[in-house]
Amino acid sequence: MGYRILETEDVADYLRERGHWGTDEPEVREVSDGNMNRVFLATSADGTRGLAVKQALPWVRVAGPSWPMSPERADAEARAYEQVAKVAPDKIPAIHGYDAENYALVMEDMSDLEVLRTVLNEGASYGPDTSARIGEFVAQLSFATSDFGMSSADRKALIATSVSPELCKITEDVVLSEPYIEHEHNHWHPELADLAAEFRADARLRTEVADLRHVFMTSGQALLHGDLHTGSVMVGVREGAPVVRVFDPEFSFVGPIGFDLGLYWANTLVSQARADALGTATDHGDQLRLSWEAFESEFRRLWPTRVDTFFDDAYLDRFLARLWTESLGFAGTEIIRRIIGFAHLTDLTTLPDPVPASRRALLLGRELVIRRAELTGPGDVRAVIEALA
Ligand code: SR1
Ligand code: MG
Repeated sequence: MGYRILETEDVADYLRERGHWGTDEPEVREVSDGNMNRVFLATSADGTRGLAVKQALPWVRVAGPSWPMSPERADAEARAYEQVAKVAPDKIPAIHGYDAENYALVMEDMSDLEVLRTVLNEGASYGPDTSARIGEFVAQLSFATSDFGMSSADRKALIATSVSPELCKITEDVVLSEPYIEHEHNHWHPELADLAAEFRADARLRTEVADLRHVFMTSGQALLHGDLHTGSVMVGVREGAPVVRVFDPEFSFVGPIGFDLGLYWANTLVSQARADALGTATDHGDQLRLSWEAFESEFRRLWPTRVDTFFDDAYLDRFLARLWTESLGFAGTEIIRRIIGFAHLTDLTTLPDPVPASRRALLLGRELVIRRAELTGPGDVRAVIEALA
């Protein structure tokens, strides 16, 4: 039948055709939220059953047909979920099926959970589990899909099947170059124009970003989520226990592990900037440390299971130190692009006065990029934040 773009009124029949729904009529609503795709929720009349349908469009959803984009990104997302399901099934939604012809995933309805960014913007704290689960998630996925967790031959096959040029190019552009040049995608609050110009003129900053960009383009350490910001995490409580689910891995590819950690860190640091501006900060400033510690401890826990013991314990220390430094640099680029690049963050844009917090965040981003090699632990990052306050 070929690829057809689903509308709300098509979803019930679509689910029935695919064997996911019975004869009763679900209530269907579109709940698209991210920049790229459409998401529908189908709920039974009595509210006891629900499914989500996520479909990739042949363009970037928020831009429309003027920014074409292959829907094959949904293949990357389905492949990533398959890999995570092997090592961290408790940290992703249940996937009920992938329809490669229509680039559509049918998955668990998570409407009882909330997007982490949303709850943070509403004034909630992270709580004790969220960042620890994210750190574990990155460790479990990255260890399993690295040369420590897979044979060399299996890794080469994974790299080949995970190539995702269009989505990588988005990141190479919107995160790792456009904010530092004149580009039509870039925009900023008028009172940040001086800093945007200063960043474009900063040769040292540009060279450091070029270095990180090249790491992003060439380092195939492990399968990444690829877009691990706080809008890619759902949180809530089920049966009295905290639940954390990572979703939307459509930017997944085999790349530098620090990109996943760095994106998460950047978004926690921006959430801290918002909470500081509103005087509501609680545990926000601790999330980088908590996620790093959970990542490191899970990675070290898995280390004795590595398939290639030529990589010795001393190499692990070196590997983790380099990873920490790269993560900080990527965190810096993510903060910067979210303020003077294409896709901004509601954490800052919905502040009564976004300017002071955005200025501090931009300066923090630049410090993380430029000084990443001399910041040796979470305490050093905290000191930079305090110095900018
Ligand atoms: C055109 S896409 C812009 C951003 O949205 C996605 O969520 C990624 O973060 C990407 O960089
Ligand atoms: Mg997304």
